[in-house]
Amino acid sequence: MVEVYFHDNKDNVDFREAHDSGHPVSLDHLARIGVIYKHCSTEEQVNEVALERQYKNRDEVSISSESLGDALLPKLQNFYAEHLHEDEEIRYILDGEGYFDVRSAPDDRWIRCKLVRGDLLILPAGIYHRFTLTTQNRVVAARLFKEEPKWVAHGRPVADTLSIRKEYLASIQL
Ligand code: KMT
Ligand code: NI
Repeated sequence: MVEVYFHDNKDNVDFREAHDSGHPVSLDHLARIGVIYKHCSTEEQVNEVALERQYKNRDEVSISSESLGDALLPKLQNFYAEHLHEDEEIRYILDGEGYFDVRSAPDDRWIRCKLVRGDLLILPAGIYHRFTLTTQNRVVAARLFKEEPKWVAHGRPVADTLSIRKEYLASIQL
C-alpha cells in the first residue's frame, strides 16, 4: 500500500533513501492537485482504469542494475530531474518499489509517494514530478499513455511557460 508524505528536502543524502519529513500527506491532498491513487491487485483492474479513461498505449519498464547495468545511474539521474509531460500518464507497479515525487501547489513542496506492487498512480498533464528507486534498487512498472507515448520531459523552469502548465494550474482548486 502506498505511503505519502512531504519530502525532507535533504539533498546531501542518496535520493533512494526515504527522505521522510515525518509529515504525512492524505490521498485527498493528492486528489486536490490532480494526482489519483488506486490499488489494483490484478492487471484486470488496471485494464478497467485504462478503458474508463480511454488509454490507448502502454509499455513495461524494468529499472535495476540487472536490467540496465552501468546505464542505471544516468537513467536515474534523468528520472530525478524535475519535469512535466504534456499528457496524463498512469504508472502501475508490477514488482519492486519506487518513489514518485510530485509538486504540491500552490506551496510548491515535494510530496513523496512510495509505490509498491499493485499501486497505481495517475499523474495529470502538466504536473512537475520526478522518479527514483528505493534502496531496494529495483522496479518493474507498466507505463500507460493516452495516445502515442510522449517521451519528451519538459524541465523546470523552461516548462513554466508552456500552456499545459498553465492549464494544469488553472484546473486544480487552489
Ligand atoms: C516518469 O514519467 O518520470 C517516469 O515514468 C519514471 C519511470 S516509471 C517507473
Ligand atoms: Ni515523467
